[in-house]
Amino acid sequence: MCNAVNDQAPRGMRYHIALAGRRNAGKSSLLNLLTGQQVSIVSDTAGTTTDAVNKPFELLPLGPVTFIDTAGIDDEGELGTLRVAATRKALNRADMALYVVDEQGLTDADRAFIQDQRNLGLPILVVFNKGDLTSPAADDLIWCDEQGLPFQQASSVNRHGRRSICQALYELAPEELKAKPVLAADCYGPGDTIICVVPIDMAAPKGRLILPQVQVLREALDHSAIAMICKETELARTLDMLPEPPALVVTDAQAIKTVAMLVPDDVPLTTFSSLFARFKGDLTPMVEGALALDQLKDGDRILIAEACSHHVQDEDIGRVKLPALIRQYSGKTLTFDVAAGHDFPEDLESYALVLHCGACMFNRAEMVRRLRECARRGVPITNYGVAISKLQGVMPRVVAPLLTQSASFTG
Ligand SMILES: Nc1nc2c(ncn2[C@@H]2O[C@H](COP(=O)(O)OP(=O)(O)OP(=O)(O)O)[C@@H](O)[C@H]2O)c(=O)[nH]1
Ligand code: SF4
Ligand SMILES: [Mg+2]
Repeated sequence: MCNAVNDQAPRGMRYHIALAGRRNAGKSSLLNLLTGQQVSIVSDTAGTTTDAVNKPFELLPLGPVTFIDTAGIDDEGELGTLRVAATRKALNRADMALYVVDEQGLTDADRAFIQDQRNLGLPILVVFNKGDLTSPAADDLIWCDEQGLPFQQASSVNRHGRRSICQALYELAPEELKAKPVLAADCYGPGDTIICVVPIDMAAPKGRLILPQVQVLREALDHSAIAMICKETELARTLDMLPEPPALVVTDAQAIKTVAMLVPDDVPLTTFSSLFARFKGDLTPMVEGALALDQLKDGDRILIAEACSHHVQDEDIGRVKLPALIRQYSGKTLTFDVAAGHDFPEDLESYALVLHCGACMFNRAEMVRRLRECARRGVPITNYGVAISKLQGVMPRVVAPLLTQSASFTG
């Protein structure tokens, strides 16, 4: 994982629900209706919401969500165009969207926008707002039916529609996100022992563990397994202490070479990064993406994608250590660019490989979208940990315990 792995509450557990639509459709009013709070400013001036507004909220029956109120998709002028681009980016971060329509009904632009977003895999609930002024046109309802698009009616003025929208959102939530993802729990059973190897080097935060390590330990407790934790220097002793081999050894990817030599070949071994690649998205494309490290040519560009703008340390894994390792491994002249935060560069196709961080600040939908976007644009993507395993020659061993588990989800 990234040295700076962020330690805030796991954001990945929240659904991100965007409110989109034309200016003045009533997006902000609907957000206020759904939350029962004055979160967003409402006015009859078109273009009131300029920057995306995030509002965390407990929305039953879904649970914790973050609403993202956005600028209208029909905003105009130089600034307006930038706002529309920002809205599209906000939608990239969403698990689903409420597309809000006013008394004008669904215009051609609305329909094109909705279709576009659905092609990108975004589940959409159409909300015919301003129900106190008009009922939805039969034409619009037929179109929604034809498209298989769920819809609801609402009026922010009459405070009508909240309950049915909440229920419809619950039904709309993608199954893969409703399912409870497992980190490593499908690799061991109750009463089994697992060992977590955590090197304490200069980059380790003082006095604490990082979130991915804590989550793996906590999950072991939840599944009544016995979790042992040690540095790589104590691993041999820890293994010797056990009357029978552990069900799994999980190590920080940076210690994988040493750890792989100490752990017997018949003991499943993986890295925190591989567990999180699967937990946050999908491991298979990350493994396939790592194979691109064998195809690099002189002049190739590699994109280091960091999901947040963290404090960069001297020995930063993404910016310093990995580029050095890759140059050494490939023997090629390569350029490394860094993209931090939610944005992928426009010229993604010009990269031979995307090297993604552990994405601890991303939710699962964001990572799944990034994987989908890279696949669509034909750019291989892998993450730091999987790349390190590949560079150290242990990738097949490290991913084997996770790829052989057909059910990576429970519940
Ligand atoms: N009659 C009626 N008016 C509404 C309703 N919802 C919103 N409005 C009015 O529509 C206007 C625009 O509402 P907003 O919530 O600011 O719309 P928006 O989509 O957020 O607009 P922008 O931020 O400008 O893109 C305001 O004057 C609201 O009072 C509704 O259900 N019924
Ligand atoms: S989101 Fe990525 S860059 Fe930010 S702390 Fe987590 S692993 Fe590091
Ligand atoms: Mg608004």
